[in-house]
Amino acid sequence: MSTHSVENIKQASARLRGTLLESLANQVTGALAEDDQTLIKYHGSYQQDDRDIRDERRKQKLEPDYSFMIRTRTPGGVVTPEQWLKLDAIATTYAERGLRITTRQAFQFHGVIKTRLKPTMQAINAALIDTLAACGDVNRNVVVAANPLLSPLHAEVHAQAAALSERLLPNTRAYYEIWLDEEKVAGSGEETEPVYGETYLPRKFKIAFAVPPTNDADVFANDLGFIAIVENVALVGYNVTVGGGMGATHGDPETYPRLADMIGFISPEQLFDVALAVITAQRDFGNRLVRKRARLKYTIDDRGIDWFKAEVERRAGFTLQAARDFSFDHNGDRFGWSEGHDGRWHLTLRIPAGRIVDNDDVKHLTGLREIAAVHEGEFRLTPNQNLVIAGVPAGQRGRIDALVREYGLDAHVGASGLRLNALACVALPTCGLAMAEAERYLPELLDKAEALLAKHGLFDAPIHLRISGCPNGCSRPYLGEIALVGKAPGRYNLMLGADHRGQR
Ligand code: SRM
Ligand code: SF4
Repeated sequence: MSTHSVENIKQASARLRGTLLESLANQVTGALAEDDQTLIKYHGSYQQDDRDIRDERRKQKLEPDYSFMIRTRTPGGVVTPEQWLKLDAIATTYAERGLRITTRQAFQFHGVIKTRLKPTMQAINAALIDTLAACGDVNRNVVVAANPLLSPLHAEVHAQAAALSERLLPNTRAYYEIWLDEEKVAGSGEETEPVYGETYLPRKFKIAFAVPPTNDADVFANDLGFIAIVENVALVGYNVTVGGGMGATHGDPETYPRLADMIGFISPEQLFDVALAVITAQRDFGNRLVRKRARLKYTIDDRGIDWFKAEVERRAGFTLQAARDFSFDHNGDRFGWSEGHDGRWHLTLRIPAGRIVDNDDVKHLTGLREIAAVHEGEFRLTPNQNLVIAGVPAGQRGRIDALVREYGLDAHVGASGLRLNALACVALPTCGLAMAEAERYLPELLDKAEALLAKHGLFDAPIHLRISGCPNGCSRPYLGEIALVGKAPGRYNLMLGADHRGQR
C-alpha cells in the first residue's frame, strides 16, 4: 500500500474507527474492507491468510483462508498465573497454534477467524490485558530487561517503562467502542490526539529499556532506548539511544538495518519529556512521502544526529548530560534457576521460537497450565522468545522442577549453545511478507548444525543464530552472530560478524 493511502486512511479514520464495525458485521467474506485492514493494526491485530493453501484455494476459486493474528500490549512481558490461565483458555478456544511469545515480549494468537475476533478481544481484556497500539504507526509494546527482580532496580525500571507505555497510548475510545461495546458519547471520533496528531506517526515506533550488564532488550535495535545507569545500587538515570531499526528491502540500498546512536544521559524524572520530544520530532520531521524511509533511523540519517539531538533538547526544554559509562556482556538469556535479591527464585525456560503448543511431540501448553495452577509468582516473557517462571519461593522449586520435567519443558538441559540462543521469526504460513521459512525450519537447521558443532568441539559455544523469513528482520538477525535472512523458498542471505552484545 502506498504511503499516500496509509496517511489518508489514518486521517479519515475518525480516530481509528474507520468502518471496522461494518467490516466485522459483513458475513459475505472472512476479510475486512481494505482500509480497515490498515486500521485494525492499531487495535493490535493483522489480517492474514494461510499461505500453505493459498494456491489451492485460488484454484478452487475460493477466497484466501483469512484469519487474524492478535498481539497483546504487555510492557516488559509480565503476566500473573491467573492471566496465564486465561490466555491459555483463549488460545485453545479461539486460536490455532497455541500461544506465541514474540521478540518484543508480547503474546500472539494466530488463526482467529473474523467472527471470533470480538469474543477473543473481549476475553483478552477480561484478563486485564489489552492489545491497543500493539501494531500500527504508534509506539509499540515497550521492551524491558526481563531478568526479573534480580535487583529492586529491575522493578523500578519496569514500572517506568509500563507508565511510559500507558502515556503513549493513542487517545481514542475507538478500541472500547468497537471491541468492548462502550457506548458512543458526544465527541466520539473527534478526540484530541495531543501526542500523535491526526495522522499518527509516519511509521511504527519502538522503545526498549536495558539494564546492564545484560542487553537482552537489544536496545540498539529500537527507535528509542533507555540504558539504566546504576550507581551505588541505585538507579541514577538513563543513557538515551535513538535511531535503531532492523528493517530493509533486498536490493534497495536506500533501506538498511541501523544501530541506534547514544545521545546523552538523563535523570529518571526527565524520561517522559525526552520520550515525548523524540516522538513528536519524528512525528513532525519523519518522511511521510516514502513509507520505506519513514522510520526514525532515516530521519536521523537525512538530517544528522546533531540536528536531531538539538531538536530533542529544544522540545524537552533541557540539555542532555554526557552519556555515562556502562557495559553489556551479552544479549541472550541465561537458562535455569537464579536467585533473586529477595530470596525468591526465577527459572528461565527455553521455548523454541517462542511457540507454546500441544501436539503429538510436546505438551508445553498443558505443562505451563499445570505450572500456572500452582505458581505463586509471575510469568515473564523475554525479548529472546523465552519464558521466566519468576518469583518462586525456595520451597516451591521442587514442584515446579517436577512439572518442567514431566512436560518436557527442560529443553535448556543438554542443548547446544547454538540451540539455546537461536531466534526465529514466525514467517510461513501466516506472515504475509515471508519469502522463506523461519520458525518451521529452525528445528531441522539446528539438528544439522548441532551434529557439526559436536564434531568440531563447539557444542557448548554460545553462538547466536537468528533466522528471519525476509529482510524485515523481526528476529533481529543483523544483531546475531550468524544471520539467515530469507530471499526465496529455501534460499537465505548468510551474514556473519555481529557481536553477542547487540552492539555491532
Ligand atoms: Fe515484525 C512486520 C512479526 C518483531 C520488523 N512483523 C511484521 C508482521 C506483522 C508482518 C506484516 O506486516 O504483515 C509479522 C507478523 C508475522 C506473524 O504471522 O505473526 C511480524 N515482528 C513479528 C514478531 C511476531 C516476530 C517474532 O517471531 O517474534 C515480533 C512481534 C513483536 C511484538 O510483539 O511487537 C516482531 N519486527 C520485530 C522486530 C524486532 C524488534 O522490534 O525487536 C523488528 C525489527 C526492529 C525494527 O522494527 O526495525 C521487526 N516487522 C518488522 C518490519 C520492518 C520494519 C521496517 O522498519 O522496515 C515489518 C514490515 C513493516 O513494518 O512493513 C514487520
Ligand atoms: Fe514476516 Fe519477515 Fe517479520 Fe519474518 S521477518 S515475521 S517473514 S515480516
